[in-house]
Amino acid sequence: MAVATATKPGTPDNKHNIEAVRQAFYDRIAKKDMAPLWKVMASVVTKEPVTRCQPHVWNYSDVKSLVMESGGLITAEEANRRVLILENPALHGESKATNTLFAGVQMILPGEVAPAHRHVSSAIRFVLDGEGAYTAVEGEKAFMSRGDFVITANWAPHDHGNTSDKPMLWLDVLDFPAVNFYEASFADHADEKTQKTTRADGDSLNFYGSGVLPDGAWSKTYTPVINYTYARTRPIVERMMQAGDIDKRHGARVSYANPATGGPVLPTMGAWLAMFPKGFKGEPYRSTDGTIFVCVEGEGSTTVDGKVLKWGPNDVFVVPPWKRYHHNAPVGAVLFSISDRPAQKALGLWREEQ
Ligand code: 1HN
Repeated sequence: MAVATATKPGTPDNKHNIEAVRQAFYDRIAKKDMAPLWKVMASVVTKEPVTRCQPHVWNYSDVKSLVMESGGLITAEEANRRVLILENPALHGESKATNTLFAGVQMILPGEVAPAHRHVSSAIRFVLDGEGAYTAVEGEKAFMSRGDFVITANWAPHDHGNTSDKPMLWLDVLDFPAVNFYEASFADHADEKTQKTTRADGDSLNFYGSGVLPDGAWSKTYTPVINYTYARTRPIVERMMQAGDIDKRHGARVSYANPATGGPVLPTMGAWLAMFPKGFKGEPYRSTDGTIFVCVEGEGSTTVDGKVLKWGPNDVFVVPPWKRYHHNAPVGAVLFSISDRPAQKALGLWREEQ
């Protein structure tokens, strides 16, 4: 009997060297490309979301002067896309604002062109500065103004140009970190630098924003609208605010919708516009989608996990997944935001704290 029990884990003889025996086993199985789940289980299936992403603000005064400076270093065409990446401080070198989203600020100077290309990664643009530059997407040239929200869907050919006499700057948010997680990225360049336009400027919003659909409807996974203009969206949140339709956490807020389905604008990213009345003190909220915000008007602060992020016009800030936050807007404000919520919802992952 003594011989048999000596090899049983937990018996007195074995207690002092079981760790060494286990380690020797782990070393042997590692040579066969195996590992014990019980050593890592709690860190791979965490009790709550774990993120490396940090709350952070990029102040527009810094961003604008550095982006303008980059205009003297390289042309839009040489750079292909002259964009300064907004790197999350905890994710330097990874081209990420959150674990799933890229954010950057792009500038197109008068007369410049950013050549046509397409990629699997979807992009949204939110216009910060300038007026009258365009992005051409799937045959529609969208001339943009501050606050406009422009969609470039999966595999949609797009090029940019500036026929105005002022620089134009916008925020680019792309889902390529998520696409690359799936290792599903494709991209190519068009033969011609600029694509031919086949529709009038604003056609997609005029058509699909009017409550009509063509026969045969719209069966794509993304919105048919290219440019959701600030001129049309701002008065809507303002009316909501005046009518007292103000969420205690999110203010008077709308989500940008695909008018053909009522669903999100893109399968991977969703966007919102919120107006806060003067003196707004938001209640705390958290959800599993890390969110990129842009202050469009006014000023205020967002407290994330005890850290106060102060923001004013064109400042961009990030709230990581599952970090509790609340907004304060003593003088009132308008915030645009974007997150990967549609992707998480489609996969059944999304949660919020109620
Ligand atoms: C891109 O294609 C654009 O088309 C902007 O304007 C930013 C960031 C990473 C990869 C591709 C654009 C981008 C990008």
